[in-house]
Amino acid sequence: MPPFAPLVFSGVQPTGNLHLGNYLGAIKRFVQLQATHNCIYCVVDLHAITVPQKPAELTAHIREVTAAFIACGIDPKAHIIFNQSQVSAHAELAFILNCTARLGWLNRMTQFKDKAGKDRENASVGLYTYPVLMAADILVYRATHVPVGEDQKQHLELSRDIAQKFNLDFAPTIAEKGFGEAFFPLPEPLIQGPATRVMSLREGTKKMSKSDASDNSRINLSDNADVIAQKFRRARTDADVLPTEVAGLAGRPEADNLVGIYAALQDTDKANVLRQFGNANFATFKAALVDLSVARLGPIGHEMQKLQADPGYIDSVLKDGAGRARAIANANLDAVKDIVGLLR
Ligand code: AQP
Repeated sequence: MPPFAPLVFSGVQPTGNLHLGNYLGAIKRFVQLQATHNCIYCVVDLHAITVPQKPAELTAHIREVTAAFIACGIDPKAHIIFNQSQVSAHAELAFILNCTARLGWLNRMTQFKDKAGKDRENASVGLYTYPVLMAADILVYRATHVPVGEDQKQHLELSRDIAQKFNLDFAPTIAEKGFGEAFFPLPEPLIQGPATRVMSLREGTKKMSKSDASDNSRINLSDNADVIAQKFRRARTDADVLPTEVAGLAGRPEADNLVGIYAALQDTDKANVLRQFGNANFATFKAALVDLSVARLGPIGHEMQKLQADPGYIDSVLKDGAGRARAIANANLDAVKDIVGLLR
C-alpha cells in the first residue's frame, strides 16, 4: 500500500436530537483531531433521507448539526464543514462503488437489520445501500482516518473491503494511470476513549440514540441545566455503591455507562473516576456528574442557540466548505472515472 497523506473525514446525520453520545463518541474527537490532521466534517443529509424526514425539519436539522460542529470547536476556516448533498461526487462515486460492493456484504449489516426491523420489504433501497454511500463519503476524499462511535465499526470495515476490492479489480489501470499499487487508502476507524458507545439513560444495554421515543433516554446538546439535572437524577442505576476498580463495573451496565460519561467529560479514564468516586453512592456521583455535564455542555448549547439564530451565517459556512470539498472530491472522482474507463 503506498503512503497516503493523512486526512480525517467523518459525518453526522441531521436527524434531530443531537445527543451526548454523538458528542462524546464523535464530535469531541473531531475537535481534538484538528490539532494534528487536515479534517473534513460533513453533515450527511443524504443519509438522513434514507428514512422519512419532514422537509422543513430536515433543513433546520442540517443547520443544527453545523451549529453543533462550530459550537463544539471545529474551525470551519482551517478545516472543512459542509453538507453532503452540495457535493454531488458523493452520490456519483456511491453508484460506482455499488458495482464493487457485493450483496452478501450488505446482507450482513446489522444497522440495516435494526433500522428496517420486521417490515424489511418496506424499507427504502437507500437504507439498504447506506453503507456504500458512507464508503463513498470517505473514499471520495481518499481519507485515511475516520473518527466514529463503536456502532459504526461494521460500516467502516465494509468501507475498507470496498476500497480493497476496487484496488484489486482495477489494479492494472490503477498502475497504468500512475497511482501505483492502490488508488484508495484503507480508511482506519478511530474508535477511542471511555465513551465510544454511550448507552440510554433508561436502559443500560441499549445505545443512546436520536430516534429513541423517550427523551429521558438521552441528554440532548440543546438541553438546559435543569433538564440535564433532571435526566441524570432519573437515570436508571442499581442499588450498590460505585466500585473502586474498573473490573467491578462488569455486569453493571448503567453504572459503567455513567462512569464512562464522567470520564469522557473529564478527559480521563474510568479507573481515575473510580479513584475519585469508589464507594460513593449514586446520589453523590450523579450530583457531580450533573455539575460536570452542565459545565461542559452549557456553553455548547448556548453557542448553538446563538449560531442558529443566524441561518445566513451557517449557510455561508456550508457553501464555502462545499466549494473546497468539491474541488478535492471532483478531482478524485475524475481519476476514478479514468481508472474504470468512463469517458468524461
Ligand atoms: N450512543 C452513542 N455513543 C457513542 N457514539 C455514538 N454515535 C451515535 N450514537 C452514539 C456516533 O455519532 C456519530 C454520528 O451518528 P449519526 O448521526 O451518523 O447516526 P447514528 O449512529 O445512527 O446515531 P443515532 O443517534 O443512534 O441516530 P439514530 O437514532 O437515528 O440511529 C457517529 O460516529 C456515531 O458512531
